[in-house]
Amino acid sequence: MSIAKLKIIAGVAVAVIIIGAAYVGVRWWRSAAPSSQPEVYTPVLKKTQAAVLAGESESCDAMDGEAGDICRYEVAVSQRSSELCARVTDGGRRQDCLDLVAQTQAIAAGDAQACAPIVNQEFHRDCLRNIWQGAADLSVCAGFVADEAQLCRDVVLGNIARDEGRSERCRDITDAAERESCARAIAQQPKDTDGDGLSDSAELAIGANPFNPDTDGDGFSDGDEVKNGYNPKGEGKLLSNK
Ligand SMILES: [Ca+2]
Ligand SMILES: [Ca+2]
Ligand SMILES: [Ca+2]
Repeated sequence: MSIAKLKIIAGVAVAVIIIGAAYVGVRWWRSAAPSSQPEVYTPVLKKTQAAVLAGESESCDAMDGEAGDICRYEVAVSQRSSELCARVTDGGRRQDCLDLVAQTQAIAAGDAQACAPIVNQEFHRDCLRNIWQGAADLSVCAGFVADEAQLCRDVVLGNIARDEGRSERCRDITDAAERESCARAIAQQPKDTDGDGLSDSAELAIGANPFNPDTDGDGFSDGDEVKNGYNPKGEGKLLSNK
């Protein structure tokens, strides 16, 4: 084969590759171009918002497939209704819906055992954490085992550490992330040098001693006196009522 013929064949091959690449490129551009997205999106959002406001998901059924299903999900979650969750077609979305409703109900009732049916692990932990967030006694952890028991213990120990403003108490927390968040929260707390439950700045503002937990020496701490409406500096209703 002559060099001239080889050059022609190579030229044709290059031309085919360029034309082919251009064809693929145009097809990709056409499919990827954001044709009329905003016009489609806005009415879907408006219909969903209207259904959520009305609190009924029948109007969602007129919407196309997934948009309709998301609409039903939004209505059910906003109504906290497991009956409406049952109308959500997609299995994963329906379970999320049921989980969120169960979470809301458990938190409203303050019942940690009611978090048990929640399948999604993150929702489950959020549910428990939310209910235990004010607990300062490990007795609330009775009846829980394994991961739940550990989470309970970590949350309660964190609460105690924060209440006392003592970051060294965070060390007993098992989970590293919980331990760090405990220490961080305490580092951000206002300083309470004498540990009487009143910050240094609050004590200075009312004229109490930030280096003495019981400024007037009556056996009641400055923090307890202020919390109960008494004067930590001596004169006040606690002494006169005794
Ligand atoms: Ca203090
Ligand atoms: Ca004090
Ligand atoms: Ca006192």
